Amino acid sequence: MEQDIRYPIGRVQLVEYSDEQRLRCLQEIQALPDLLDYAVQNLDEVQLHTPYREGGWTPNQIVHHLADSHMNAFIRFKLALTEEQPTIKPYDEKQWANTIDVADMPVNVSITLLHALHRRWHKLLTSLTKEDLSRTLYHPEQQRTMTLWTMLLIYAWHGKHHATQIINNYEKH
Ligand code: NI
Repeated sequence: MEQDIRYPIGRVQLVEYSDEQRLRCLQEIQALPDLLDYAVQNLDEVQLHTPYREGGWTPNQIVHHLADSHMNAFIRFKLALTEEQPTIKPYDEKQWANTIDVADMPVNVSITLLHALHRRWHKLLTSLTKEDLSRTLYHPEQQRTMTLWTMLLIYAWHGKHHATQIINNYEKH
């Protein structure tokens, strides 16, 4: 099968709950900031602002997108753990990737943010039981309820997905 450059690790697999998969997701959430450190290591300014594919985001936008996305995700977890099936707030990720705090900001600022954020998120996640992960939130754009288990699978995949877009497409100097 020909590989789609947009999906270097494939699409997210929404598998049933297992302790083993849960541990794998937690490891991936914990490892993401270090993986991003590695991904941008030795990229020069030109590479940081060159899209990884035609029409795609630049490494700079990808890194800031991960901070935007995972800040929202962390808040969604907190809401779902403290309220009964909260309705979450969607946002326009494409527009968020084009605001000034992205265009004119070093990637290291968001990687530092992700180091701190993922430390808190991972701490929270390690405390969750299978029952906690069956709690739900409502996504008004997709018009469906989602469990925190599904959210965990999505975001463990999401970080690796974007980091790999950077890792696979730039020659390091
Ligand atoms: Ni994304």
